[in-house]
Amino acid sequence: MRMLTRAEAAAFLKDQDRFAIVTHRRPDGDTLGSAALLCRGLRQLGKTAHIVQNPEITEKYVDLHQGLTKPAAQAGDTLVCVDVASDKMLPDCFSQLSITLRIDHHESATGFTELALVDPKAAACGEIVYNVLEEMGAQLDVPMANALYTAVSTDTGCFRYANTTANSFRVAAQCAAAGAEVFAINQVMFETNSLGRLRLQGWIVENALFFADNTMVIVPISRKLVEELGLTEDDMENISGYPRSIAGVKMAATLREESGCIKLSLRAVPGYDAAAVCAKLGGGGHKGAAGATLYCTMDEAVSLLKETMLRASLV
Ligand SMILES: [Mn+2]
Repeated sequence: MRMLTRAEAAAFLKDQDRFAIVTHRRPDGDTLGSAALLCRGLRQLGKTAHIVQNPEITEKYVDLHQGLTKPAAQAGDTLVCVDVASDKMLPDCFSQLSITLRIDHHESATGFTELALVDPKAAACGEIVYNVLEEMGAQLDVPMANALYTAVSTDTGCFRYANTTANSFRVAAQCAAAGAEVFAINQVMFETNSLGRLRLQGWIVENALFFADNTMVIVPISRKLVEELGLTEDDMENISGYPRSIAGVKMAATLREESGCIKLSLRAVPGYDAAAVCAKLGGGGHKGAAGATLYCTMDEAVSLLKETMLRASLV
């Protein structure tokens, strides 16, 4: 794998055509917003570009990709992935794709592409995509500004998380200046709770496993619970941020039972290292937010995780 500078990535994109853009599994606002921004920016510059349809996209993001997708990558496409730290983060149906360029902001990443443009200081991958498009001479229009604002606002928890930088605010100001529908996007992303999500939050308050003097918490979400509460993917998106919001909690983990595995999502406040814990469990991510996949029962996952959090969490 070869690391590129922003200028080199811009030159590469200028040289190529017929882009197919790839997003990560359980797609969030950053991967989906970055893809929409890149796709629209490349089209504005006269390129042919599509986003490869992600089967896991959820309702509230569907509009963002309207008119931009195609069902699958085709022979001869130039594949670019956004916000994807490792090939394990790809949906199963994308795992055979040979991706040329990765644009990303994850620090503990694997080199699964030929080329990579990575900036771990960027709060959102969208910021990096925007910088490259600027370098190429693209101008933010309203749909691009909406996509970029979605990427940056969601990955910073509406500019509240520790990853938020001056550049995040600068980019957001540029989005607003370009006509981004900031209020409408904030309403959907941060001011709206489904009943399912509220039911899950109630369950977490009653049933989460607190330890280490209530500074750490594990939320085990079994398939049975998902069924009982009638939860959708949207209901559960970023739910690990919720137990993290409880006063005194330094690290919060959610464990989600899937077919044959348990998905761990871990959040930490500054001074604690979620990536270090997840690395011990075969995963990775950022200090403030990281993940891993565990192949065991829920009970085993809970005790393994508890031990690892107690041992490996301090920076
Ligand atoms: Mn991201």
